[in-house]
Amino acid sequence: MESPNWQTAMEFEDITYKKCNGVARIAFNRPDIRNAFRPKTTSELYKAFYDAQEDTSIGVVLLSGEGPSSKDGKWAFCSGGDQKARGHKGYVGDDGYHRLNILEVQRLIRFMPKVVIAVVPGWAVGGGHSLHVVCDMTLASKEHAIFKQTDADVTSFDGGYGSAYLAKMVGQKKAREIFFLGRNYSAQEAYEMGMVNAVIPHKELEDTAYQWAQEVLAKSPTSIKMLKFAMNLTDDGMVGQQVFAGEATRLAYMTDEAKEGRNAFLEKRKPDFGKDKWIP
Ligand code: S0N
Repeated sequence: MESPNWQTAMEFEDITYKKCNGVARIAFNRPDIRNAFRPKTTSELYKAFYDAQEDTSIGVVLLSGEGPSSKDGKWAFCSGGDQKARGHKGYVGDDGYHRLNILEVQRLIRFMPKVVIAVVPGWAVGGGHSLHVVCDMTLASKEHAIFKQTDADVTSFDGGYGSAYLAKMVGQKKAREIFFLGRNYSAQEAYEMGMVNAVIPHKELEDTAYQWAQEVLAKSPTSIKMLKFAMNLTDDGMVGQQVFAGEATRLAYMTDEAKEGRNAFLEKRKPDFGKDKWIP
């Protein structure tokens, strides 16, 4: 199996951001606190995801967690919002403002025209669990991944994709169990309930994720993008329709009809779309 030669794309404090052969890798880098996120982390995540979205050489983004923790050697994908940075109105940033800007990161993952794979090396908990839910696919470490929802323990809950979309994925009864009981689930259990695509031996997790990314990259970019947006559409309401329709408009721009419509306007004449163009 080919191992990637990652190159740092941008330097950050709370995350790492690398690229290699069409793949971007973004990873939480606060392993001693199980990769919990504070507002600084989420704005760094947003910048990295936005860069990956805008980079036309990138087709797949891997989201993971650095590790293991130097304190006890345990691995984490992400343990959600940093409870030490949590004030009474949200998570407090360096500027003193309270935010829940992880939701902006969720929307970017959801709406970006690239495939985002959650690569879960350890704990995926609370808002970290929600992030894996919103990613397009999830690969999990056989030995170390543990999935858990603590939102109802700490009164910091995700009533959006993290719960409602999870219920579409694993079924209503199971989703309610996950949130109402807050139990630990192994990678195998998460796979069996349909929220993990594959359980991978820990040592092979990163290379396997890169391999999956390379498989996606061999496909037609337009097809992948339209399929992602089509699958999102029914759950995303008018916004889902807007995102899908925007891409349909972009495809329409590429036709002779679109050129004629634009040229006729600029040349101050009636457009001539031609005969026999009403294809069944
Ligand atoms: C992850 C857990 C289960 C790991 O347990 P373990 O292995 O026994 O380790 P610990 O000894 O507990 O932890 C090691 C050190 O890490 C610190 N730490 C762990 N998690 C956090 C955290 N989330 N915030 C701050 N610190 C954390 C520990 O304190 C410990 O430090 P030391 O060594 O100094 O004592 C276990 O740690 C655990 O249960 N963690 C808490 C998980 C949690 O409750 N997270 C918050 C849940 N809620 C959210 O994330 C919602 C966030 C949100 O932004 C949101 C809000 C509205 C809508 C959407 C969202 C969204 O989710 O996106």
